[in-house]
Amino acid sequence: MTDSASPVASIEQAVAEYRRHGFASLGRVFDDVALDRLRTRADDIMLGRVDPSTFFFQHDSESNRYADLSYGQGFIGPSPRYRKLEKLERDPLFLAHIQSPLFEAVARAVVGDHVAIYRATLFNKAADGSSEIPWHQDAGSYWGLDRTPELQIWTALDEVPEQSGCLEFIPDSHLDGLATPLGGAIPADVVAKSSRLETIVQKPAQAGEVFLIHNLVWHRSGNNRSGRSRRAFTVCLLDGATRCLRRKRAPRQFFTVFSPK
Ligand SMILES: O=C(O)CCC(=O)C(=O)O
Repeated sequence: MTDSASPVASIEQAVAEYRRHGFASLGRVFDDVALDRLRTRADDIMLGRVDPSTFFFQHDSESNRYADLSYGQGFIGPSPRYRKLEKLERDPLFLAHIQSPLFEAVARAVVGDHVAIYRATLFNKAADGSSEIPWHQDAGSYWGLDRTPELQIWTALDEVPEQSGCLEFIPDSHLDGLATPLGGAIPADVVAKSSRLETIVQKPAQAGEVFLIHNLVWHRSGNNRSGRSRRAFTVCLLDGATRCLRRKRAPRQFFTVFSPK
C-alpha cells in the first residue's frame, strides 16, 4: 500500500500516532535553504573535504546488495557512495539541526527532561545505485544498552519517492516487542512467519519531511532506482540516564543534547 505524505497538525498528534503505530510524519518541516546546507555538508564529508577522522563511514557494496557490505573499513577515499555516516553530532550544522526547537519539544515529550544521543546518522542511497536495508529493529542486546531506546527522528534531505528506496513500515509491530533478543536485522524466517506482512506501508517523503520512528517498529528501505541522490538524516535519542553495557571496550558515554531544565 502506498501512502503519500500527510502532515499532521501538531506535535501532540504526531506523538500519539507514533506511540500507536510506531511511526508518524510531522510534515515538511525544513525548507530548501536549510536542506541545501546539510546536503552540501554531507557531500563535503563523503568527498573528504572535511577531516574524515571525525566521523564513522561505511561504504556501499559494489553489487548494491546489503549482504555484500564490508565492515570496519571506515573512510576509503572520496566517494559519493558511502551508505552510512555516523557521529554527525560532532558536526556543528547537523548538531544545530538536531537541536532545533521542534526536535527539542518532541524529545522532551517522548524521552523526558534529559536527552542524549545514541547515534546521529546519514543514510545515503547514491544516485547510481545503492543497497537495500532489510527489515530490522533498532534495539536489542546488540545495541548494548540498559534500556530500550524508543525515539528516532528521521529527516528526508532529498525527495524520497518510492523508487528511491523510501521507508517501509509494519504498523503496530513495535507493540510486539523484540523479534529476537539480539535485535537489529530480523531473520528471514521470522519475517516470513509474521502475521502482519499484509499491512506493510510505504512512506515516500518530501524533501524536508520529518518522521518519528519507534526503535521497535519493523522498518526497511529498498534500493535506489530513481537516478537521484536519496539522503536522509536520522538521530536516535535516549533517556540521559541510559548506560552502555559494553564490556569489551570502555563503555560509551552518551552526548547530552538537551539538559534537564
Ligand atoms: O533511511 C533509511 O533508509 C533507513 C533508516 C533506518 O532504517 C533507521 O534509521 O533505522
